[in-house]
Amino acid sequence: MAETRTQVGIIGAGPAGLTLGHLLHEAGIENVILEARSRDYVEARVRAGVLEHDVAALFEQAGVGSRMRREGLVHTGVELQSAGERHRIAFDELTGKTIVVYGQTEIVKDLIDARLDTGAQLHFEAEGVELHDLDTERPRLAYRHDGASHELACDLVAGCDGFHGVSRTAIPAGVIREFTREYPFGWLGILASVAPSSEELVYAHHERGFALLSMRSPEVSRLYLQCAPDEDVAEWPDERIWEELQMRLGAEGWTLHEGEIVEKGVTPMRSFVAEPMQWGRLYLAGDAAHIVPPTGAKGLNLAVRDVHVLADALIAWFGNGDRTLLDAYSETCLRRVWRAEHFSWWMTTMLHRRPDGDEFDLRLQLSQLRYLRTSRVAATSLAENYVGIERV
Ligand code: FAS
Ligand code: PHB
Repeated sequence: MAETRTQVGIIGAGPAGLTLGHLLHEAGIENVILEARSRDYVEARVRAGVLEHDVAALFEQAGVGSRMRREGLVHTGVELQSAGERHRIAFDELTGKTIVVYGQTEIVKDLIDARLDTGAQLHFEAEGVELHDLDTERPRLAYRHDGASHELACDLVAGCDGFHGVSRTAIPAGVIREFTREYPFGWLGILASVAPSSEELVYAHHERGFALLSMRSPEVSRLYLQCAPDEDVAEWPDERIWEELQMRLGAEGWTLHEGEIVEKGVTPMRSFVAEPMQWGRLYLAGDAAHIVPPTGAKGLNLAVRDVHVLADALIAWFGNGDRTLLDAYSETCLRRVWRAEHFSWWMTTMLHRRPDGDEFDLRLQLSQLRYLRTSRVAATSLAENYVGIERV
């Protein structure tokens, strides 16, 4: 058994773990990242696409934002569509802020490149990670790597291993409380090699179900349509997908351009929060602690916000022994988490047609969409949540 030690053991090399590792390394705090999957697998996972204003700024300040600034698309608003009519929510006019459309795959590649450039430890294909002695001052991580057993002694463990990871389950049943909402629908998402047919994102309410037009670059479109949560993607040949998107996104005088679909998949939807986000020397961040339906484009952004709070807390603790921020970590993060949970739930229930929904539900949705068109205050509320609310 090879025994090593570090200050912070990080489980998971998704946006949360990689960003935390980078922020800590920049602050001179030693850390090791243990990732279960291969580098290729992690870099190929197609997920989020929208960075909040301050999250994009954080990546830039942290020195990992140069490609994002070159290749990312700065957007000043989004379109909401219902009954074939579009209405623009002007972020810059309403909040003075913008978003950056830049795929999660790209930010993960940038973070991995930055990590490897530092020479700091990032172990891919680290198997069977176990968490030990979290309620002591010497927590340990046991794992297998390259056929050998390893033990990593640390001062503290960051559980950044996503919804299906192991770290959340290390919090005792009598301590952890879980809050969840399942939705009776999911998203079928595609990547297509065709220029986006709209400059900005289009969120479309439609009687057949929700659809979203997004993008990854001037040459690659990212589109989603509401489907059953257990939809079999094999039932959706390209022609059927484009036909459905044409119906749901269709608008007067506008054409949806089709192209080769290079990736398709179904994502189920849930809202989930685990409280507290810390126990002993374990601190949860990102999807390990919370999940939001992607309608509000919050998942990736919440993960980065969590680790920004955690990094500041660790810099204070390792720097001068001040535990104030560390002891308040969970409470601090959960204020933003629940704000994002509500916004994501609100956007999802406003825009998706429930299979068991009725005419009353439909009229509530259309009334909310009309209010967003007619009230600057209502539009500003959506805008400030979407670009990333400052005070929570
Ligand atoms: P992640 O899940 O990204 O990363 C966790 C990492 O931990 C993974 O690399 C995993 O391999 C590793 N890991 C797991 N168990 C481990 C173990 N036992 N040992 C070691 N490593 C382990 N958000 C949006 O904002 N917009 C979207 O459109 C969107 N689409 C999504 C589509 C899908 C299919 C999914 C699953 C999520 C989507 N999300 C979206 C949310 C997503 O972007 C997450 O919020 C984001 O990846 C969170 O980052 P992390 O917390 O780092 O978790
Ligand atoms: C995406 O581009 O993948 C995307 C954008 C906005 C969302 C969800 C996903 O709300």
